[in-house]
Amino acid sequence: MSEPTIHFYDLHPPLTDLKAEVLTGLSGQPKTIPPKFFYDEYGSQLFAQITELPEYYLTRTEIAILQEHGEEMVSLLGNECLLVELGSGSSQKIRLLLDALQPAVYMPIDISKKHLWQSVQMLAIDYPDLEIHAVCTDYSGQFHLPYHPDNKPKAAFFPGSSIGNFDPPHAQELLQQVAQLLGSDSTLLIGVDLKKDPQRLNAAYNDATGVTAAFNLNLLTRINRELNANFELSRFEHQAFYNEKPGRMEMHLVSNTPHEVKVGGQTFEFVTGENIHTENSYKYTVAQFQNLANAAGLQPEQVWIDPAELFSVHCLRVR
Ligand code: AVJ
Repeated sequence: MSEPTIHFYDLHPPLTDLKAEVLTGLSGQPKTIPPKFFYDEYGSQLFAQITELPEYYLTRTEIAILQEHGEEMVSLLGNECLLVELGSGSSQKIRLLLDALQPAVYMPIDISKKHLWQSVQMLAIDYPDLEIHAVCTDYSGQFHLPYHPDNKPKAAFFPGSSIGNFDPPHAQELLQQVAQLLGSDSTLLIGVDLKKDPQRLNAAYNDATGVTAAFNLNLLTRINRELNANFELSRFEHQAFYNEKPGRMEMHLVSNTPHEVKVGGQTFEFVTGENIHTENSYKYTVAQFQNLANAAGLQPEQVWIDPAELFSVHCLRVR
């Protein structure tokens, strides 16, 4: 048996980025905290639990689409490619493509270092011949690919509707950046949650067992630990709702009393009912997303949706 090859590039944003972004967010009106900070070790575990919830249809529906149409996807992506994955998490979904795709190099990118490290170790056991270049970085800002194999087709996989965390102008910017990093003729396979009955959406982000609430509140636990803050979790409540006009799910943490919180040496006041806005999750029709892709320089080549029309997977080509 050959030794698996794992290269690990730690381009992780330093602690000061968490501090600066949280302090800026809490100084705004309304207060905000970026959703990328959900994914500390426990937050990544909670997210994995979310994906198994009966109400959270996104993950299982996307997996069903990948299983059903994987062969066609692989034929569009091309074998022996550099396969970049944005927000690889536990690298579960990529397994559905790896056997058929046989990429030359797999390059998972994730902000959560320990989770990324553990996931590629597990992957290497099951795919001993796969060359892995794992990159710990924040893809929501400017980033680069630390390794460029020559003369290989390039493809990116961006599953889970994580693109939904960006408002449409920023989503377009991110797609443009990916298109530029990959180069013309490269392909992007991207999962996008569809607009649907708001009841269905609201249930997916307000699960009966409270895992999503715990995921939302864990942001405060993380900030307490990493930034020496004194949030009391009992003073905040999880709130999630569909906002029809912008077409997005919103998550908030709502203060239930007037109180003060200290974060990184600064004091922040909360009145009763005041929100910290922690996440947007934009939903698209197929046409809306194709327009966005076009504007980012990506040509829609194919789209697959499940029979209940809950979720879409798009194949786009860089022009
Ligand atoms: C990982 C951003 C796609 O928006 O559905 C799950 C995160 N938030 N439940 C989503 C999330 C609340 C998830 N994404």
